[in-house]
Amino acid sequence: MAEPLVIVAAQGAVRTITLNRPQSLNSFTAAMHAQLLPALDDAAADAEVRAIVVTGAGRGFCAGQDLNDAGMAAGEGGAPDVGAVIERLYRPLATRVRTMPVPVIAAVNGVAAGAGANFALCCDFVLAARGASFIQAFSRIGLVPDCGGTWLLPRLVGRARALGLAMTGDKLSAAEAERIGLIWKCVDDGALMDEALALAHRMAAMPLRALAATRRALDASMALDFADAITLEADAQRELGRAGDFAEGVAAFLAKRPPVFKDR
Ligand code: T3D
Repeated sequence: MAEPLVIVAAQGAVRTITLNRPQSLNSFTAAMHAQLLPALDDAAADAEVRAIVVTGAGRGFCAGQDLNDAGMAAGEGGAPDVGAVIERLYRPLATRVRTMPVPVIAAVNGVAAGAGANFALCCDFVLAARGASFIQAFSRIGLVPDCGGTWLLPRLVGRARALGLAMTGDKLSAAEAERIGLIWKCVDDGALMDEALALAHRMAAMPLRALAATRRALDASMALDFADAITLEADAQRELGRAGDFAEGVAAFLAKRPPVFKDR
């Protein structure tokens, strides 16, 4: 039987999704997309799942689009239609990650290039092994950053660094990525999965509906003025204030006991 292109494993409330084409640095094929999106959908639909870790098998995290995946971009009359690939595969993937009801942690074990880098940056946390690197490889082959890269990069590191990374396509080390705020944390190579799983289990015990609302509010705030941001905060608090997790959080605080959050 053929090896799965995406390996899914459960550890309590944490689901780990591993990209599994190590011979091509886990670059994305249409077949891999066809397993990855359902794996994410399935985790989103499963009430037992409260945090997700995505990582790569072998020495790479993901080298972006597999440039050998024949016919993938073929449009009408045989001319390439890369835009159609974005609409068909990368928009659903990036949107799925950024709307998950639970925190998503990228454990970047090796090189993350092109859409592979931006798939990681779509996640709520990016932990990277010291030996890992990030490459906005698009300019090297005559494309723009995709999988959300044009939106994510300037927000994460500012216009100057975003343009520099995207125009040069230079390799950025994990340590430098942490230093400039592109990722959450760079950790020792051997500690990556332990740290990622520890963070995932910690997130799994948090009030998830509030975490998802926090992500939505922070992202929306970039396009709002101050007054509208406060309106959005009020709307979110109105909804969260009626939820079980808020009652539990306050009750646990007053009773001096650890909270048990259940909303999702
Ligand atoms: O349809 C569309 O194109 C739309 C979508 C676009 C989104 C994108 O992601 S565009 C960007 C695509 N990605 C790239 O351009 C990166 C290409 N890869 C590299 O530049 C290098 O492989 C790395 C810098 C990532 C790593 O270099 P290195 O020296 O550590 O490894 P390597 O020897 O280059 O790669 C190892 C193997 O993986 C090698 O195969 P081989 O020779 O052992 O049989 C290499 O060909 C393969 N590989 C790596 N990346 C890709 C790939 N094969 C196909 N597609 C790849 N993207």
